Amino acid sequence: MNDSPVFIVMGQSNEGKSSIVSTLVGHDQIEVDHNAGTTRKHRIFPIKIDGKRIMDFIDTPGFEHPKKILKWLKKNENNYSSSKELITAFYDIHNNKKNLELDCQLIFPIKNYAEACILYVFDGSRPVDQQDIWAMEIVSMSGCGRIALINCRKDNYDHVEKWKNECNKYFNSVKDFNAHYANFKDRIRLLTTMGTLVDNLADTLELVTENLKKQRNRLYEEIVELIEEKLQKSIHFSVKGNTLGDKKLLKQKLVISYKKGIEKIENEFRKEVRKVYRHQIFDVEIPQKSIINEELFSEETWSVLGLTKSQLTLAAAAGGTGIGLGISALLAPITGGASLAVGGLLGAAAAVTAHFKSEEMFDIYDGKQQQVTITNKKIQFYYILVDRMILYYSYMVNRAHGKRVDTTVKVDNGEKQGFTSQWTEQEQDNFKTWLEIVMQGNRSEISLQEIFVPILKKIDGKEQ
Ligand SMILES: Nc1nc2c(ncn2[C@@H]2O[C@H](COP(=O)(O)OP(=O)(O)OP(=O)(O)O)[C@@H](O)[C@H]2O)c(=O)[nH]1
Ligand SMILES: [Mg+2]
Repeated sequence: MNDSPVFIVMGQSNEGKSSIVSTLVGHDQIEVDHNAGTTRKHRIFPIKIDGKRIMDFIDTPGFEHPKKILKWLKKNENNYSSSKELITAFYDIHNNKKNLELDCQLIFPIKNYAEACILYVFDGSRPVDQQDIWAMEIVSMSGCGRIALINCRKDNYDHVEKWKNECNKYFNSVKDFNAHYANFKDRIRLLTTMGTLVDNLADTLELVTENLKKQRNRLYEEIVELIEEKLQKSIHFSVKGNTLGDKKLLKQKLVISYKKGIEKIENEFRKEVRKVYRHQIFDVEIPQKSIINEELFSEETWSVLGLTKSQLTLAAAAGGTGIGLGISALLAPITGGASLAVGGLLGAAAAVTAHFKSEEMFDIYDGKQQQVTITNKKIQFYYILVDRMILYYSYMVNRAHGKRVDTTVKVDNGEKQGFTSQWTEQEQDNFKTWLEIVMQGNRSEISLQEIFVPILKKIDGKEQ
């Protein structure tokens, strides 16, 4: 038998047990479903580092008949010398009984792994009921070390205090741990608490922590690789048309397909970010008022994201590669009262949009013989694109705080609200130089990793 520490994840049906296993183990294939009773059998998910199995999590079905189990355990507890023997007897007697199948599946790991610890998951957004008390009592009779994890599935924290009071009676410790929002530090904290239940786990936990750190750093790099790939793709994206008919109509059609093409690239980015963060199994909530719900080529977006006019002017004057991006090409969009929240923005934007022309968001070239090409050499566009990418990433890594972003937006007159306008002059200039080199079809020595990784890290740690 494998001798790595075992943690059995238990609880009532549909409380988030499988989601928590998935968060802790990072395993995509774990069945998570909004229907109760999804997990029908216990299943082992090992954590391996360099091929060595160092810790096992066991996902189990939810309790079906806690009252029956508890009644039997209480009635028979004096007939057995240890809690393990009692649990084993319950399993052996009831294993083949039809209506206790799921209960036996969840009892099995307690019987089978002598030193196992239990992580017991509750949905803290609902009130405690009698079924929970019975289940907690059973778990406390198991003889295993045990931690209660309060996983609020909804935004309701009214019952949490009551949950904590009840849990304190039956568990070694009680932790808030949200399956969907737990970030790196939450996981480390939970691992540390788990370490207090098992002797000699310190070295293993250090290994897991180190590995998690490596994994996290690799994730940042992957996100920057994605940003770079999608930027390159957008820079080289163009649509062309040739007609002897109505040139104005052709331009309109090309504008539509240019916008669609860029939107497609943006959507690919989002899909791949979700994949990197394995959030494809959950719904991703973007705050309703977030600016990224606005279209990329909209006045609101261009008012709030990207660089300010003076930053653009500075970027135009600074260094560069001599490609000749003048001020007009750099284009500072209108500034005015702006915020990340569209709600607070509309009035302000309306006052300043009179000067706004959609053609200023990309380049339309008239060629010979009715030929038209649309492409984009306006660097402001790429600062905006990047702002939207980082913003999307921030919702992925920090979704618990989506609501906070939604409600704490300030309206700062004339100020940009994205990330790029907060960069140092050097960072803005480096990024512009990178853009110019790539626009010329060359490879840039400038490392986007150096510019972006610190930003992604900062966002990831923001909620701490
Ligand atoms: N919003 C939100 N939903 C959650 C959270 N945890 C789980 N869910 C959702 O709740 C549902 C049930 O989650 P599961 O992880 O399958 O629950 P389970 O306890 O394993 O369920 P069974 O296997 O059926 O006993 C799924 O739709 C999850 O996406 C959470 O922290 N927040
Ligand atoms: Mg499950």
